[in-house]
Amino acid sequence: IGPFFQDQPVLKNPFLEDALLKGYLRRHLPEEAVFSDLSAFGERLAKEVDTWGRECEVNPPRLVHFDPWGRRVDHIVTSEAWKRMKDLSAREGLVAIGYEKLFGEWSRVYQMSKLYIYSPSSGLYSCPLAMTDGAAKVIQSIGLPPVCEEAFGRLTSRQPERFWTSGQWMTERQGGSDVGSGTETVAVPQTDGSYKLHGFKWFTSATDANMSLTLARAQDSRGATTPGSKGLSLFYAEVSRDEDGLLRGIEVQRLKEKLGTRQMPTAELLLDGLPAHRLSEEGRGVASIANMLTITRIHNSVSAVAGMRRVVLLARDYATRRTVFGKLLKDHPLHVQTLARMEVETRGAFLLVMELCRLLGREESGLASQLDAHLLRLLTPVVKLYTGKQAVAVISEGLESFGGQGYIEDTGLPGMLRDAQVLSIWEGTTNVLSLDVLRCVARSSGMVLHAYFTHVKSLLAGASSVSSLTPAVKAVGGALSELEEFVQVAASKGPNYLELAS
Ligand code: MFK
Ligand code: FAD
Repeated sequence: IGPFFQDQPVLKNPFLEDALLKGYLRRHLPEEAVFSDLSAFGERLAKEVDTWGRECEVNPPRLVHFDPWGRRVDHIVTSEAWKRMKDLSAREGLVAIGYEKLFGEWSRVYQMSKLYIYSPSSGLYSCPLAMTDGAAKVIQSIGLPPVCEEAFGRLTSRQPERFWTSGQWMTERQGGSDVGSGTETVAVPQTDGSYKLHGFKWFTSATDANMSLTLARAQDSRGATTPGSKGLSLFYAEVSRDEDGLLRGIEVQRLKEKLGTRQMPTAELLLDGLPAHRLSEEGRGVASIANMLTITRIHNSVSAVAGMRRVVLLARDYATRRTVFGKLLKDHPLHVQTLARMEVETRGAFLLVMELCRLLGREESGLASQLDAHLLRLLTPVVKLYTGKQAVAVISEGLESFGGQGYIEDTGLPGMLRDAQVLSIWEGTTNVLSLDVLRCVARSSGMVLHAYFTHVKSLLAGASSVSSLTPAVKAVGGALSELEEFVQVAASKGPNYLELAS
């Protein structure tokens, strides 16, 4: 037995190590406070929090149905590390930053940059944070109704003891994509204007949340409901326990056994008289939860690129430690080419995602032009579906760059691939989001596509002064003109053709 043991890859400060992120912020948000916050947070992630993330994976949540005396309790027991993530998230303002708006239109870029370095170390705490942010956005966008004003304060709080997380319960057995036909949950009106929900939610992630936004069909005075999407309304429900410690109106049926995201509980819930309040007008549930979908889809994209960046960082570090055929991996041109390809994919995806965050920040600061608003609507599903797929490909390639060790469970590397696989499924599958793009093009009579063409042309005009970019500018410009011409011909034939063309 020889004395050789391979050095393991080391996670260094993910902010300081990320030249593109630093460069992007230096150009757009050159604030000392932001740089020092991200540097300090990055240091803590590398030195401390990353091991908590691993702990969440090693000690996954479990469901305790009964207490020792046989009483039903439905406790979801989570690891200490998962609980520490909640406190950390509050203290670091991972949701709050987006609402404090200390940096005006750039506040979302700041918030998402912080989440971007946090996500791969978060033990999937990024998931409840996404839904919490989405719920806060919905509540804010419908004007902080009194019934959830307190909740809004908690969702956006920096105080750990006040901070709440939210769930997003949409999917039922018959429909996750098609919630309009698939939702069976009914909302029975109560005399005080509130409702009680009865139904079965088939996927509910981070089920240890304090509240949730959910969809249900409100019954009329005769107990009838309206079928389809037009019968759905948006409801707010708190998750609480009664004096006997029982969940009010909820039974946790079981926790899902999942390919990845094992750090986080995903439960099937029987809603059996869950007290709730209607937030939307009757029948406007899908349109009202759309704000949540926009936010969670952006978080999804941030997490996708964050996973790619993390695997590239680790692979790069490993290339300076692993010797094969007489020299370090970093000195093998073919290996460097592999790393360079991953780096290029990651950089492109990062810039796309940050563009989305920039647009969101402009919209929320009242600065968005019509063109910005169209672009945000178009790019949200496109970036989510594209980065979801890309993350699987890049992270899979990343695992291979560690050789056999990339396949070994307790290196923590395989979990990255497992967790990436969900990114193209939840929050809208690739096909469903593709159809969302077609619908938004058709509904805007092609205006979102026009916004896209205008935007890319202005980017090309900016790039044309850089001589090294001339071939790329020409190639993209040519493809764009062809596409534009095609869409114009299609549009002249009517809205259905436009939908097909897009
Ligand atoms: C690490 C980060 C992790 C992130 C958190 C993950 C944890 C949560 C995991 C989950 O998966 S939560 C569940 C997510 N579920 C989905 O994403 C559902 C996917 N299905 C769709 O998106 C369907 O397209 C949809 C349910 C919206 C189809 O329903 P409908 O009723 O057929 O929609 P329709 O008729 O197209 O639109 C109804 C209204 O909503 C319209 O408004 P108007 O009535 O005012 O015209 C639409 O404009 C609006 N709408 C729909 N999608 C929209 C939208 N508005 C803005 N953006 C959108 N994307
Ligand atoms: P289906 O809609 O049955 O889709 C099956 C296939 O059909 C897919 O490939 C899809 O792309 C395709 N398809 C569907 N419609 C069309 C169409 N019109 N044209 C072409 N192809 C189509 N949901 C929640 O509400 N809350 C949660 O917290 C939550 N957490 C989750 C956690 C995990 C780990 C997972 C895996 C899922 C979670 N989900 C959650 C559910 C998730 O959002 C749904 O699974 C997803 O939206 C897909 O819905 P579905 O499972 O009903 O698939």
